[in-house]
Amino acid sequence: MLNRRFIAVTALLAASMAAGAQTRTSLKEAYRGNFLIGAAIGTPQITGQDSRGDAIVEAQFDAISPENALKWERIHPKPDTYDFTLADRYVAFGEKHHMFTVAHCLVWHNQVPDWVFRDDKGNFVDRVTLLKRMHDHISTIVGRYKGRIQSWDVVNEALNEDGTLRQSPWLKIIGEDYIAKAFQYAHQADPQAQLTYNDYSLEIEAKRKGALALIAKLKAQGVPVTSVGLQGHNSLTWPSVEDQDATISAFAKLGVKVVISELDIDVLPRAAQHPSAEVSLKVLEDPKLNPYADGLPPSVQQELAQRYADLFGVYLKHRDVVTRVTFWGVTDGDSWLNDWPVKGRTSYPLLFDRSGQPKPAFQAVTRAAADVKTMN
Ligand code: 9MR
Repeated sequence: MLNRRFIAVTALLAASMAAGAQTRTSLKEAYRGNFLIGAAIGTPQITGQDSRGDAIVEAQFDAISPENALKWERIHPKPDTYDFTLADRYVAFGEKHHMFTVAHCLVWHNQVPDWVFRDDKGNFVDRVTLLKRMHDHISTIVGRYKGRIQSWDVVNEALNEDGTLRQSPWLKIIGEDYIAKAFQYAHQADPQAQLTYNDYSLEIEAKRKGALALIAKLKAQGVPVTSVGLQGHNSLTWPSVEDQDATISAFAKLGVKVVISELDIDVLPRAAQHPSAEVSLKVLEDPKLNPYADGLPPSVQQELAQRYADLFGVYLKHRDVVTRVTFWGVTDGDSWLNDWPVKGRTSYPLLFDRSGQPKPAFQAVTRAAADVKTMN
């Protein structure tokens, strides 16, 4: 009994050291008055299995996003079966810690079961049937968490790299207005909730133009879109500070808020042809693509810190329109980039290392906020 208690206390101590004892100002404190600082959390953090991760989230962040827990295949796996087990715990976690709670995502082409689009014979359903399924899904989920989830990623990744609409089953079956309908259904279910269009690589000119045209059209039709999520799956060289700046300015001009919704910075050799976060992309393992399996060289660590400082400089410049910056994961060990687009790499994209310690990039990010305060 004593032994067990000793182990528990030691684990707690280790967790609290990791979470902040050595870091004077937390991220959320550093950015208070500018924008919220969020982290995407997964099953280990939601269920409390990862006490070290939880301690970091509680100490450092004032917003959470669910990395996978609210995706269609998890929450609505069969036509008449909703499974709210993990989603309920996720929302309770946010409430317990008084965090701004985000949901991700209602309408996407990935992680949505095939039955959604098909009839008993396996053929595509018609527009009316799919709209009804979309409506049932959105009104059930958004309705359940009305007033408890503050912001929804309503439509995710509807655009191709060239700015045209992606030929997803949503588009093929319903037509272009599936996007407007999704926002309208979400707004009906919770009129107070913030509603986001979320996508990656919007800093690329062609895709950005497509997104700007889409948002402008939705706004002109009176569709209740409140913000654009720039996912922010970045590298050490992409996007340039200028492109990031121009992208935020361009959306701000349309009268929507901007959220950096899935931030990480990949330091590994790029395995994809273009900057992308397309989850279906797969590249074969190759030791050349995994150069830091034994640790990150200090020079790259510094490069990452500088890059984070530069990007946060841009976000801070736009703090009147940027309402939240959310990291896609808590520690490097949690990141999806360990397995995408190449399986089993050792990646270093976040602010906390694999043992939960803050990296030089962490200091760079808190310092960026302090610098702005000093200038004012
Ligand atoms: O991080 C998520 C990873 O755990 C999942 O396996 C993957 C499957 O689709 O989705 C990842 O999150 C994605 C997010 O939902 C949408 N934008 C790109 C993210 C990284 O792929």
